[in-house]
Amino acid sequence: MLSQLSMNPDIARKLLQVGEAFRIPGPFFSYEEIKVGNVNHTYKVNYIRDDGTGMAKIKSYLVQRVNTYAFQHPVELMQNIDRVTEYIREKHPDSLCLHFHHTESGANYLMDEDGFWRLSNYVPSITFDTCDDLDVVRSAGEAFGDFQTILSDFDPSQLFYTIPDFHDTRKRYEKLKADAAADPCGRVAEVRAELDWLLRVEDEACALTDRFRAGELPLRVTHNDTKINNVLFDTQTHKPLVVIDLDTVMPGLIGHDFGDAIRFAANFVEEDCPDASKAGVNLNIYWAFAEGFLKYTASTLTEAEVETLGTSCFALACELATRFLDDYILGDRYFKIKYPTHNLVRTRCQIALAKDMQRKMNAMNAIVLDCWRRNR
Ligand code: GN1
Ligand code: MG
Repeated sequence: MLSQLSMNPDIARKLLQVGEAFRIPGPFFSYEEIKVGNVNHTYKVNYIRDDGTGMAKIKSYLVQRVNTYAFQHPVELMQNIDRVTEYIREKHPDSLCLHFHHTESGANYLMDEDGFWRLSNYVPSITFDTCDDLDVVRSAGEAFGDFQTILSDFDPSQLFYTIPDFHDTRKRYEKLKADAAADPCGRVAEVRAELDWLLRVEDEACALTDRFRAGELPLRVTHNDTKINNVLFDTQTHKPLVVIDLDTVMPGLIGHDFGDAIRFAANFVEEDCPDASKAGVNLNIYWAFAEGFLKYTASTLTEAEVETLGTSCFALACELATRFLDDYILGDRYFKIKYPTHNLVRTRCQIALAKDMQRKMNAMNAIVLDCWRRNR
């Protein structure tokens, strides 16, 4: 009941209307906002159902309002998701998969005056924002490695680029430099130290992008947003159930998936820890994730790709720092923020993490090489 009392009536009304459009039966009961995720808005919506014996039970769904500032072609995005989930279901009919509901006209989305909506099955599960349990981290590595392997023969030309140049670190830097020069909110003076550091390491941060541009790395179909909280785990066994958040499944590099996962999961602290001095790579977590990830991917990776895995973590930490800083300079238009300096705090934390990665790069490279040799 408490959750009902704390519901915002406008949001409840909207979610009820969205549920009707997707033909969800039964009375709407309540909703909770799910605050994981920095871009889309997510709600768990609960309906009352008859359980067949005359007793009421709750049936839940996930409703998301897609951020169309970030995803400017949401219809194509939903088409990508349809294709990818269908492909996974065909290959692994027994595995749990995301399922998006359709409206009467057959669309898997609803576009109206309040935004772009979608509704999927709700999977009872837990997620981890940070995790010290090496078994869980290894399992997350396996889940993302398995996801990548399943899609290894998916035709990339079937996929629309939902965000063009998403992991093109050079282009992220170009944008940061242009926006810093324009300084529309007068914030650049305050972030001079962060900007200077990022610019000093630009070439090192762009090494992955440069090697791809030089034709040294194969393009694969990758997830591109491999935060550990994009794996749903069984609440009891802590075994992975399904990889979620398929908005950025696009052609990409293996280093994008490995590097993004590490910069998030292997950080000693959360991505937005206000005390950046605590940020750094936990090598035990790094090792566990690498072990799980390479168990599935090692046999398909080229030597050049393996060489990039360690540095891809540095690349992704710097890339995220440039994105957070750029958004701060532009007045916080892209990422959801909880307080005015949130993007700056995130920037500082990624920079501190990247600096620690520089110190540990030899060990990081040795670990992936060892995992690769044992698993290929
Ligand atoms: C965004 O919304 P979420 O948490 O899934 C972002 C990722 C960033 C991440 C940083 C489409 O992901 O690229 O790594 O925030 N997604 C998009 O926390 O920009
Ligand atoms: Mg995402």
